[in-house]
Amino acid sequence: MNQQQHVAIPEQRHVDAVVSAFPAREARRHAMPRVSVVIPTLNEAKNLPTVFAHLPADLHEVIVVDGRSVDDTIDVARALRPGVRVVLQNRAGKGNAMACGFARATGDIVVMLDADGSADPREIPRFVEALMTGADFAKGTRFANGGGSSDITRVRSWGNRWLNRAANVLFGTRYTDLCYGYNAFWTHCLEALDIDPRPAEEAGRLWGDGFEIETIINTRMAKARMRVTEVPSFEFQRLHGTSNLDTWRDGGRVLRALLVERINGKGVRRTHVFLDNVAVAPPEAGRLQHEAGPRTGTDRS
Ligand SMILES: Nc1nc2c(ncn2[C@@H]2O[C@H](COP(=O)(O)OP(=O)(O)OP(=O)(O)O)[C@@H](O)[C@H]2O)c(=O)[nH]1
Ligand SMILES: [Mg+2]
Repeated sequence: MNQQQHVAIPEQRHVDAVVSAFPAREARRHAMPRVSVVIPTLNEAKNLPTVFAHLPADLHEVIVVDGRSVDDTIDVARALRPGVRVVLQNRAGKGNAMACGFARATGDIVVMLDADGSADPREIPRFVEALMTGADFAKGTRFANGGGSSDITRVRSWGNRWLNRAANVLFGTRYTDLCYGYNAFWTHCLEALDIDPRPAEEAGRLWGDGFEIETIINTRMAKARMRVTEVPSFEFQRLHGTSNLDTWRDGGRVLRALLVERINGKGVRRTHVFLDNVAVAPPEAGRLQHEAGPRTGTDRS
């Protein structure tokens, strides 16, 4: 099945199809995949205790990529998790933080996890499961059965919906949540993503340094014809601190990213895989409990 031939099929039949398409050798090699969690931080000291407390026990590594926080983010991360790898990003913006974190990851799977408490680390096994059953890219979605958000505003939801539609038209995808930061992929995808982690002195400010990073990942995964599985996810309000995202400025960057990525040729083409989106994981009980309270590139490990 390829993306042009996509028809809606019942979930289990889809999973069976994916499993049978997944080479047995690859599945055996990843019987116990090493999971690297990449966490971008900009003044998230108050949120890290809750986020770290809910990380699964058997992770290969946790990489905190800090954007020169002026609070105790790095000290708190080290105190909470002595084995944490701390990376200082080398340019500015969340996109550059992710690029630096991806470049340092040594696991088989990379999970992208925000540090503000909006994403529940206990959903990580769902993402890993989707990858283990055949996906190259496990893409979180708030808009599939079992997902949701107590954070997204009406304006952002409206903007996300239209940007998502535009992406699906431009890239032949069936995404349901273009602008969501909770995703996971096998590290073999990094070649196709072609995201540049070079320092500012060498590269200057690069395309993809900001909040358009998720759009760039989603579109390059599509162009590279990676197998995509959407994973329902619930987004909470950030616990403490303020958002770094500006709805109109960053919405504009996402729109520009769609247009640039449509023509820039980034994303390595593969020949034998298909693109499909389907929710595979059932909703789970026991999500991140938010305490009552205010709503408020260099490897250093
Ligand atoms: N290292 C680094 N991390 C960043 C930067 N900007 C944002 N982040 C982190 O990226 C994650 C998401 O950023 P938020 O400011 O929560 O933005 P958002 O989640 O897209 O938007 P909201 O829904 O409004 O919270 C958080 O963990 C931030 O600390 C940056 O420039 N550098
Ligand atoms: Mg947030």
